[in-house]
Amino acid sequence: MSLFEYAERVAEAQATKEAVEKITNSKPNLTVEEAYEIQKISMEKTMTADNRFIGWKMGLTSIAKQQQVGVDSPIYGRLTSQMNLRTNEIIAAEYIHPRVEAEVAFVFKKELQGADLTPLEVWDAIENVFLALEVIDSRYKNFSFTLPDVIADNASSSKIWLSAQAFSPYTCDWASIEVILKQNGEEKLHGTGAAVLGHPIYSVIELLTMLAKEGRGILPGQLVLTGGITDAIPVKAGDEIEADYGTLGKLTLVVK
Ligand code: 0L1
Ligand code: MG
Repeated sequence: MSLFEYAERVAEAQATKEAVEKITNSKPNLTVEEAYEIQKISMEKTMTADNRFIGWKMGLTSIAKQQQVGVDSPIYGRLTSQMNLRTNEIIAAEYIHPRVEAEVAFVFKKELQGADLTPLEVWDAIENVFLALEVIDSRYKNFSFTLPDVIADNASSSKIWLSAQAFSPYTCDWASIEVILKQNGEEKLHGTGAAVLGHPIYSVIELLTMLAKEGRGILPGQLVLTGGITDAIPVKAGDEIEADYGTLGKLTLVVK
């Protein structure tokens, strides 16, 4: 099968929510570069005037998350406007095996491109910060994949629920924020912003370093989801997920 055909298979699984065999079952030598090409082709197929490209997500940015799925490096995915939830509700039946994790997201006001930028250079380009819940949903059977597989599947991206409140980048030390993730009122997980590559700003620097290899960067107005502060919790119909960010506020997601 060609990369284009694998991209069609992934795009169809994303649209139909029918789990598929991971690509490396039939192409064990799939490289990371080929996997990003599959991601690009499959995501560009879904982009229309009603489903615009809105930015990037970083995934597998914490040791906990890397261990949870058995890989050892961060990855990136593409975000589109239809991933951005309008209400804090999702319908479990519209997903294969959804999971939810707590993050922070940055919105950019300036274009940025290049490898190994400094926090000074990146903060200068950030307009504001949002609290975020990310819904991930691997399109592979049993949520099981290798690193190239998950890259091809757009880093399991599915939905994003952002806080109503936008924060100044200088509100607090984003590495020190604490998040408690609750499921139906019961505390399940907790973490700090430092879980995201030491500080979420380093996640953006890592993203830009990866994008620079392809001559890409971040444009004004684009969103970057920086990666899980906690592991991801599997969710089902009837669940209420709450992420408590302490004095910054809370986000809830209702699963119908
Ligand atoms: O956002 C993430 O960290 C998810 C990356 C892909 C791995 C997974 O599906 O858990
Ligand atoms: Mg994530």
